[in-house]
Amino acid sequence: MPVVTSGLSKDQRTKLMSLFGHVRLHLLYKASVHGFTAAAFHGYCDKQGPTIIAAYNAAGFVFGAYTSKDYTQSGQAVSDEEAFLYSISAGGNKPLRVAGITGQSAFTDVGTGPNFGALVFLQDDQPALQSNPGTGFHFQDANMHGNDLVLTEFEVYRIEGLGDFLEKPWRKIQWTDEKKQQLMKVIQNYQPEIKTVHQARVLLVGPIGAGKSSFFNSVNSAFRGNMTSQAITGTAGTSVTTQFRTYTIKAGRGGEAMPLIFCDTMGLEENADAGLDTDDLVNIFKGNIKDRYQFSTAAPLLDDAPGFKKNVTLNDKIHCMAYVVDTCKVSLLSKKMLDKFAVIRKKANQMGIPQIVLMTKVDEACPLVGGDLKNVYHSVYIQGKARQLSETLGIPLSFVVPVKNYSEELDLEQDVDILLLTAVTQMLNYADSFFENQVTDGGSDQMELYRSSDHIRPVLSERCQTEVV
Ligand SMILES: Nc1nc2c(ncn2[C@@H]2O[C@H](COP(=O)(O)OP(=O)(O)OP(=O)(O)O)[C@@H](O)[C@H]2O)c(=O)[nH]1
Ligand SMILES: [Mg+2]
Repeated sequence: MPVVTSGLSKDQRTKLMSLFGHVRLHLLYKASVHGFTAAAFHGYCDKQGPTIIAAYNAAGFVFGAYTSKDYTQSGQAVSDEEAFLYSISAGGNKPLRVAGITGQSAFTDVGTGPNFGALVFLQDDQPALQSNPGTGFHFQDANMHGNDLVLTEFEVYRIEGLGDFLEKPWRKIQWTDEKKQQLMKVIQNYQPEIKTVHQARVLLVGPIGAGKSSFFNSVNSAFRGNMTSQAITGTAGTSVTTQFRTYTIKAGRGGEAMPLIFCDTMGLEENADAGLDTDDLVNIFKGNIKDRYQFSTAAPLLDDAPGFKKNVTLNDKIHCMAYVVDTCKVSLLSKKMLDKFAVIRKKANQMGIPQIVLMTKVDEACPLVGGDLKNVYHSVYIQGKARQLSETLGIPLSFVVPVKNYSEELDLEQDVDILLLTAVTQMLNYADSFFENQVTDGGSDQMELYRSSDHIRPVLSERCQTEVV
């Protein structure tokens, strides 16, 4: 099946979205992939609710028509007061928006392609346009398409409403530099409750491409003060990460190691014989897998193999696990993947490992958040996805933390750092629960606990916790 990607540049997408309120675009049809024919258009776009056409020409215009009504090939003229034509040109700051002429129909619902009177697309199955300003809509040809009637691409997007903007955020976050510095200090000063353990080990687990490696890179960048890409990231049909990697974060270039280790794994796949093996995962939980172990989908690591670490201490064990899930794909998590999560969750519970959910790519999932990350806890859409994840994974909502990783930026951004660092402090809080359980369970004989006189250790109440409101 061909991969269908949007032809809109970031700027064109932003301008197109500015014509609406709080919405998301879902690409239904792309003529260069599905065919420049009316039949292909109707096959993909009929009965899809509100849609917008994006036609492209060599003169650099992206233009088209929005309708809130279905295409059904009824042969009828359709009235739609919300319908409009629009045009985005490279030079123009704001898109041109043309409302319909009062009393005239928006489009004729025929089987020969979208026919908005003033703009007729795909007639005779051609990548060409008929332009008849004055029929239903008034505009100047030069402003709409620069008089270039040959289409280089033709796409249709479904417009999906994203719900309302919450005036009161569902979690309180301070977006100030002071807060960022405070979070960094808390993480730097962290000391595990058990004296023999020097660093909290946080395991990142999740489907391929969810942003596990990017999360480590992003937190590392926040502490380094510039963009870093120690872990390889990207997109491919299978997991980009194929080795088990343990990464220590340093405070600045050549700085001291943080009391925190991130363990990066191969992505999970829904089939039993693909992606990270659950037996390997259990060995990771126990600390038996060495750094740089090359995962094999053929068989899990055996206890006599070279990558197997036999003598382990509490230092090597996983103290907190983060499920990393792409917010855009929450609804697409298959039953097989959820079953795999359930198996992992059961094993982690048996070993007393606290679990947190990182919801990544909030910027891609919700345009409101993409435009301004501070909207993350104002977005009804993000709140809905967090609730959905909490319910499907059986993890309380307070353990679900939205983040945005660095992906294409060249410079650090304070808001991105604050969200990332907040997630890290939550992980440390949960790692503490693990250590506390070791203490109350009796744990290892060699375990030495911190006494109040030993260290000035930040107590939980001093930590930065996000408040669910
Ligand atoms: N916009 C955006 N892109 C992201 C975010 N997180 C990751 N990405 C992008 O998503 C792609 C996959 O990210 P990775 O970090 O490689 O994902 P992974 O979970 O390590 O994937 P595997 O190692 O293949 O299992 C990369 O192109 C990243 O740049 C995010 O929060 N926002
Ligand atoms: Mg990876």
